[in-house]
Amino acid sequence: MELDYHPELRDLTIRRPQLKLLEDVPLPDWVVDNWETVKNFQAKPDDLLIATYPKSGSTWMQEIVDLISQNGDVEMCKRAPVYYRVPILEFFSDNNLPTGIELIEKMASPRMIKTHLPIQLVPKSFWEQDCKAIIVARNAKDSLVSYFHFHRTCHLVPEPGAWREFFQRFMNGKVNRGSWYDHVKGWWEAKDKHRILFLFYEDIKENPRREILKVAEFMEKVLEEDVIEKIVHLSSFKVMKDNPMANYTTLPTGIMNQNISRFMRKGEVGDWKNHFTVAQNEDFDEHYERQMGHSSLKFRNVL
Ligand code: PPS
Repeated sequence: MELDYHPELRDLTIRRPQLKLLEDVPLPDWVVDNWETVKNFQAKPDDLLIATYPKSGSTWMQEIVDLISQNGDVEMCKRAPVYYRVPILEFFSDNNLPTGIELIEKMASPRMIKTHLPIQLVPKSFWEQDCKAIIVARNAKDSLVSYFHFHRTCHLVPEPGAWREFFQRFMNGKVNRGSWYDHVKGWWEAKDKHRILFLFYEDIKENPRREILKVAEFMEKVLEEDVIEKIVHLSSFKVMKDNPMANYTTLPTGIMNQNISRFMRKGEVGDWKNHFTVAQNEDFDEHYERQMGHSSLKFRNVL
């Protein structure tokens, strides 16, 4: 089912952004041009931030967090598309979609906010207010594959170019939101300084119930057994992919053309094996070791 959530944008194909550097991090020009507004955003102490590198399971976590806060009430969680229920802090575009901050400012507390910003660009007010943050990190190879397909479909990011070009740009950190390596290491290092719950996509896949319980505890919510079961079910890939309020089909094709690739594409661990050549995998592993070898942040082996 496709809901007509943005009738005014139905026939529009929006301009893709250029990337501009902000403190050496490539971001869409719309974001950089509105940076003062993002930087000066005033967080409230009970705001909950969900932070991920793109394509690492943020939508999944948005749905989980909303389901927890609504005590598993499926109808309440269908009140609006996920990008309205948990807006993206730094979202700006050059059409009349509401900005992330406009949406957040209309929300009742406690507010749930998503960001793909690296830690150093997160507005200071979040830490001044001692806000909690949930991080989801996904292994680099699957993030890269998912990001490539997303660029093919979504006009809110630049054209991907050919796979081999995108592959190089990702390794060099020349993609929207910058280096995957710096992003995950930055949040990892911050986890002991702030109230941060650091989770892995692969762990949620392995045992969603266990990870959902960690999130509920972090949110200080006690859930009945049947509610936990409901949340596990409603946040599964199978259910979310057919839920128009979670799968982005509410966006017109001029913004996200899901005929090219679905937003809920595969939702698997290890899909990179269907994309990387043997030579690419060797290059990637060697580069990965140089970037991550010294870090205590270890991803599950997806070789
Ligand atoms: S975005 O656009 O950056 O906000 O994307 P993000 O939501 O962070 O990541 C999208 C990928 O997460 C997958 N996904 C899921 N996987 C498993 N279970 C559930 N419920 C789920 N929901 C979303 C989604 O399919 C994208 O991964 P790929 O590998 O492309 O399928």
